[in-house]
Formats: sequence, C-alpha cells, structure tokens
Amino acid sequence: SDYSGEPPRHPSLRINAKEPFNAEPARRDLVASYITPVDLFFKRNHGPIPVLDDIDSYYVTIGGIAGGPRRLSLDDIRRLPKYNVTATLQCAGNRRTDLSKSRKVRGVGWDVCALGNATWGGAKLSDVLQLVGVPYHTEITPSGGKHVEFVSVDQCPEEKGGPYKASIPLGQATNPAADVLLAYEMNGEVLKRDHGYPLRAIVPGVIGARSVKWLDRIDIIEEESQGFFMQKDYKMFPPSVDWDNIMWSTRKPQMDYPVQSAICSLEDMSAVKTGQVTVAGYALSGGGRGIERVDISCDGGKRWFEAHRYQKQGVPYVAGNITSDKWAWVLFKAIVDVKGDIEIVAKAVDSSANVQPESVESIWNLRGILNTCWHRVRILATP
Ligand code: MTE
Ligand code: MO
Repeated sequence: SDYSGEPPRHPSLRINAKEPFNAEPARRDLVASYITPVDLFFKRNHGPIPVLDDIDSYYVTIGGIAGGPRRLSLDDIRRLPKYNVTATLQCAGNRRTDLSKSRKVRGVGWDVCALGNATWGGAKLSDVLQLVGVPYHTEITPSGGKHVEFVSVDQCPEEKGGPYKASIPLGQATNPAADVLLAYEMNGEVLKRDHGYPLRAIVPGVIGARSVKWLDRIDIIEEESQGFFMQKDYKMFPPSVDWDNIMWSTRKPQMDYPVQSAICSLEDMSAVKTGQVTVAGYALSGGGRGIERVDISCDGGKRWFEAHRYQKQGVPYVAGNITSDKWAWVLFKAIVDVKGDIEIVAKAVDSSANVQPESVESIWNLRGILNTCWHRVRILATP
C-alpha cells in the first residue's frame, strides 16, 4: 500500500497506528467542546487515504435498481434537500485497550476517545434512493429484507486489496426518520479527506464501521454485504469464543451501539491535589436512544450520585427534556471531593433503562469490540 499521499494531521493526536493512520484526541481535548473540531476528530482507517481531487468527474453509482445502474454527480446530490444532523460517530473498538488488560485481544489499541460528535451536512439516503425510484419506507425496519451496500474506493489489505464495504437494511436506508446521510460537509465545512471527501455515509446510532467513507457505489442487494468488515470483523462473540474455536458465520454483524460513557477530565493512575476535582466526560447510546442519566461513584461503585449534564451554547438542547439530540452524545460533569487513593467510576443509563455492564470480564470478546463496561479512573489525591 502507498502512504505517500496522506493529508496533514493535528500534532496533538495520539497515534495508535501510523499506516493505516489511526489516531484519537487527548481525553481533555475531546470534552472541551460539544461539537468536536474536525482536526481533533478521531481518524479510523484500514488503508491509505484515497486521492480524489477531480471533483467534476466524481460520481457515485447506484446499482441493483430497476432500469439499470444510475450515476449521480455531487451536484445531483447537492440539489436534494440538505439536512444537518448532529450525530456522534463511535468506533466499535473504542476503549479496546482496557479490554486487553483482562485478556489479550486483537485490533488497534484505543483509549476512550475513538469517537467524536459532529454536525454532518448532506442529503438523506432515503431521498437519494427515492430519486432513483426506490420508495420511502416508514415502518419499523423489517428483518429478512433487502440491504443497501456502501462500497468505497479505498483499498484495504484485509479485503485482500479490495475496497472497504458495509451494508445496512433497506428499511433503514429508505426511512427518512433514520437520518442516514450521504454527507459532503462536516461542521459546516467541506468534508476533509481523512473523513471521506467528497462523499461518505453517516449511519447515526450504529457503530462507526458502517459509515463508509469515500463512496464509489451504493448497491441494493438481497443479503447483507459479504465484505470482510461485515462478515469477519465487527461481530460480538461471547467470552467463551477464542481464535481456535471461532465460527464467524454464527453471529450477525454488529449494528446499533450499546450504552456507553467515559470520564475524560482525569487520566488513569494520575496524581491530583486533595480537594475538589472535576469529573467530566461523555455518555451516549445507540439506535436513537437518548441518555437518561449518568451515575458517578468515588468509592469504586459502592455509593452513587448523579452527574449534571452540560452542553455548550447554541447546541440543540430541549430544556427540561431528557435528551439534547437523538443521535448525539451528552456531556456530563460533577465536582467531587477527593482524598487518598480512590477509584472514580462512571456509568450511564439510556432512555430504555439499559445500563453499562459492571465488569470487563463479562463482555470480553476476542476482537475487542464494544467495551462499554463501567469506566474507572484511579487517582491518588495528596495535600
Ligand atoms: N470507510 C472506508 N472507506 N474505509 C475505512 O477504513 N473505517 C470505518 C468507517 N468507514 C473506514 C470507513 C470505521 S471502522 C470507522 S470507526 C469510521 O469510518 C471512522 O470514521 P472517521 O475516520 O471519519 O472518524
Ligand atoms: Mo471502527
């Protein structure tokens, strides 16, 4: 693979792998703003960043439709109604490093910042599909229906040099309320190369792996995508399955993200001064479920109290309501008194009353995905 054409990146990013480029911001930087600045947004790649600079000749091909494939230019997509959806994109591998402490897992090691919250601008996939003759669908997503496969132009070693691919159910793709976008903007600016320029899918509420960057094709297919990242990766196995007894076909590709939270104002195993410290972080859930509350403990999880949620100005926030935005994270904060050697813990509860699991052992899985266990930070507070 050729990595000579990579774009410049912010020097403060923590690089977890250089080629392909995988990096996340520092904890404190991540929760400094409700909307994550583009240069601090985590970058998750499986191959080199494609060079697509002749935008006038760029088009995306829509296949598997009546009358044969259709090519849509960027202008065709820009002419459709534009939507701005604030959605948090989280990699399924977020917090993998902590999972490895229990038992070794395979994959890029991530701390707690393999996610970001952005306002994505683009056309709804449901409108794009309607334009080419595929009608809207507004019922609850049926299972066993057709699928919509996103195919990228980037070449991934795991795909044996083939393009990155993923699919979502047709019922979700054609449902305007699912807010699936073909995005050409991120935080009001033209999408950057690292994040899928000129066009990417954004599938809110679902693991980041399904939000395919640098779109080449969108195909309506009978079964879910047979691509590597759908069939041989990003599946959640039970703790009893290891590399010697894995049967990939026995599990479904992971879609919705479970409830998650992490503390970002403190580093693990750090020293602070006795007195007040700020416990701040993020909480989010998948599938459009909002965050009901975040509980904090300063004694490893024996006694709990509720954190405050806070959002910055100008951000969609319904006063008195529970969630700020259906697809976006909530930032939380609590001021606590600390003394001695203590363990601070955060756990979130979503609007369906799902709670993060307590122990990492109960959710350990060989690929190290979906580590959503209580987030613990051990600190030593001395005068
Ligand atoms: N799309 C392509 N074409 N190639 C990729 O490697 N990585 C996926 C997804 N889309 C990927 C991709 C994964 S695993 C994640 S978590 C998100 O993109 C990361 O998006 P970001 O780099 O914009 O943060
Ligand atoms: Mo990911």
